[in-house]
Amino acid sequence: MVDAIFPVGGQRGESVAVELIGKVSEEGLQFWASDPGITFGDGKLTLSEDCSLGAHWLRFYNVEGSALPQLFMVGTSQAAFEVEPNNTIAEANKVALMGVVESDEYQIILESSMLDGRLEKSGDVDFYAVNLKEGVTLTAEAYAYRLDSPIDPLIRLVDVEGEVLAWNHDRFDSLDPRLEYVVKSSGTYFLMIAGFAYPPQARSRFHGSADTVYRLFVHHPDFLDHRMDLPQVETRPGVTEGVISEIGEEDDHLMAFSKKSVYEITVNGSPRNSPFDAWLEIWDGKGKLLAKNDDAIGFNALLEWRPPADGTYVVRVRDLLRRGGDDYRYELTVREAPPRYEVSVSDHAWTAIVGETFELPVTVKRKHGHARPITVTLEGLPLSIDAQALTIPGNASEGLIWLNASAVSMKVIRLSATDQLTTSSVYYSFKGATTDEGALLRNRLEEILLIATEK
Ligand SMILES: [Ca+2]
Ligand SMILES: [Ca+2]
Ligand SMILES: [Ca+2]
Repeated sequence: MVDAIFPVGGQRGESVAVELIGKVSEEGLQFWASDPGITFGDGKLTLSEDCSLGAHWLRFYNVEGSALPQLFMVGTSQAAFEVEPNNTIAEANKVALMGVVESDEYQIILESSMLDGRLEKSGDVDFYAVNLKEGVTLTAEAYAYRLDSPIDPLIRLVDVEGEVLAWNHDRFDSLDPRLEYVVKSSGTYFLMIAGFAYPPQARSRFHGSADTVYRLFVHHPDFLDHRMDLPQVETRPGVTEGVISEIGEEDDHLMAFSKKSVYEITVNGSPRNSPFDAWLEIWDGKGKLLAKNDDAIGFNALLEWRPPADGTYVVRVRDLLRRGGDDYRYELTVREAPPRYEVSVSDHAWTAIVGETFELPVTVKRKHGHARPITVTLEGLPLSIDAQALTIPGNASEGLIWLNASAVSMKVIRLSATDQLTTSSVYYSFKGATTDEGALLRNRLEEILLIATEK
């Protein structure tokens, strides 16, 4: 079983050598990725030029089954790797700058770095040295819990004397930390990342293991964080196209909303593989932030929102990292949330026995008054598996799909559901989707592994 991979991300258009972590048997090892632009061979993942950006699922499996799929981040640049030893300030890895974007007009220099590292053994801590200018705001954010790494991580910022200047254990919405610090004087500073075992263990020592992987983002934008004074545009519900053409730009769409309705507001990069990483906010007329979202689905943002009162609100759209350019195009869609249904399965992999009837249970969640019958079908089944479509009555919330396998097989398949008005994928929901610890980078898997074995 592949329990983790390292590194946890790569650059679009490039190949990256990956280490498969866990008890991995090369024999009969199969690979599947949620984006067709990701392929695996000779120990390398190859990411095509048109691979979409964001977090994707990878699955390594064989006839024995599969561990949970792994999250893998595809970006427009390559991360640097940590180099051990880096357990003290004196040994700290130097953070090299990458992705510097300058704009004379707006005096913005986006300095950012990305580091792939691992807390490889119990007690491991990793130090990174970063040169900072007085007055800039340093942001350091780790992705580990959200990548399903078995830690609850923390970040500390220390000066050359080892004095702790700032620390963060958890973001507001996740066990992953996000630290911000306004630099008081120019110089070299040190970021330390470490973590406690998650799920928690009685020992309070810093956790480490081969599969404790992380990606650390360090930003220290040297820019005037002013809002560009752009006119606000009156918009109606429906689809509005826009472009964030300048670095730092925010688009404000003024819209009238009724408190009687629940609205569905989405921002999608356009086209699909656009670099635009959507950030969506809703503000009231008094300058109060009411709701926000990023990355609900890949780089796209989605909010389901009920206004507190009738009136005009500001729907603000920008790029997450405040980037901009001619290709930062988006589609903003606002509509009343329609009656909706979701169909899910309770596991990411299922094993049937050849010659025996197998029951695959599905569960329906209905929202906004949905009461139509739903038909569930299986797509991509091997010829040796026979399955019947299932129709779930409008008043029911579960059903069983009956399968019969006549030969050994293993295949990643999809289940599709329709109420004759809309069609959607049946999904498996990962841990964190509904807990206080926060969600993973992606919480849904729409492809399940179906294995048929001899008894
Ligand atoms: Ca390390
Ligand atoms: Ca270390
Ligand atoms: Ca934490």
